[in-house]
Amino acid sequence: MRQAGRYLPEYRQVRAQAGGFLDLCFTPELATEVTLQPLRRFGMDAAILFSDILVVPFGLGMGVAFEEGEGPKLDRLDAPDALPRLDLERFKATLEPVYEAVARIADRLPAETALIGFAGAPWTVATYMIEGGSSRDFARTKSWAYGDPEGFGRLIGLLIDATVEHLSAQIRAGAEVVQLFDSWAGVLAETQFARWSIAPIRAIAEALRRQHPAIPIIAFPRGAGANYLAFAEQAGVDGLGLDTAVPLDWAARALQPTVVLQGNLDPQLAVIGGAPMLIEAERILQGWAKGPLIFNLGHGVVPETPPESIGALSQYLRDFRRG
Ligand code: 1CP
Repeated sequence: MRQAGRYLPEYRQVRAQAGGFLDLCFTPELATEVTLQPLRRFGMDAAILFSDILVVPFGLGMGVAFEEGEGPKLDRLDAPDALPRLDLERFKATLEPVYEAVARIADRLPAETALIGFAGAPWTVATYMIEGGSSRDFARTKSWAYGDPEGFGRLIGLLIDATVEHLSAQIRAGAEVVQLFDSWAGVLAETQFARWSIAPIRAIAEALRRQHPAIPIIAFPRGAGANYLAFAEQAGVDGLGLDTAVPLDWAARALQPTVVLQGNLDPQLAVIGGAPMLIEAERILQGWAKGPLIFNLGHGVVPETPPESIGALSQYLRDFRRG
């Protein structure tokens, strides 16, 4: 999940110096610095590249802007016949600073610290392209997907190709694990979930495995509920990020035999900190102790989080591991 960001004063300082959020993503020294900030403070076992899922539409030539205090704003796609084309040369040239940041981070990390690259999953990235930003009801995207599945499928196909390119380039630059964020998978009905969340992620996982068989792939179909089961069985990924609503025992029984579990701690508990956070952290560790797990939050660290809470949580996890 996101572990860098506005809850850290040193991030806010670099962010102010960078100017825009995209300038931060596309300046390799600065992206490297903000990636390493949480590790310096808390010594996590893995770093996640500092970038954004919306650099892919940007690489496809769409306008993308991040206004302070507002969500992202994108040029809106109006119809399947107005799709951008994947011009590979231009795509790679635009995103080159991201891969340079990956290489710099890989150079700076100790051997025992993993580097995670990432991308948005096609469904989630498509919602931003069609809605022009965040959405409450995803009405435009759903009306495309239900009303013209072939046309919508062309957009998803384009995003599958671009995402495979983007993740492969991160792996070539030094990423050792990749994660796909399907942050809005939870709004899809069962059949649509199979078609627009599971199938595209499976296609990406298969393509990546052909090129990089040793690289583990984690996916985060946030809010998928009982659909997590079909996802674990069919998406062909190694690890599954679970949001905070997934019951622990069910995940241990139904999902953990197939995939490595990650996530689940409510990020709001890190805002509160103290005993309520540590009690729940322990419940996750005990609940999943019989199988493979990556301790994580159920979504990104929120800006209101006191850094000391993340420090106390990290310390607690290290002591638990030793004990
Ligand atoms: O002002 C700021 O600094 C902007 C806040 C911010 C940050 C810190 C944005 C804008 N993006 C990021 C970085 C980011 N985004 C990372 C880097 C890793 C790290 O911080 O350690 C990652 C992995 C993401 C992924 C991302 N971006 C997702 C998927 C994960 C998730 O949180 O669900 C999504 C949906 C986005 C889009 C996006 N970018 C930024 C915002 C505020 C949003 C969400 C908008 C919305 O809610 O619709």
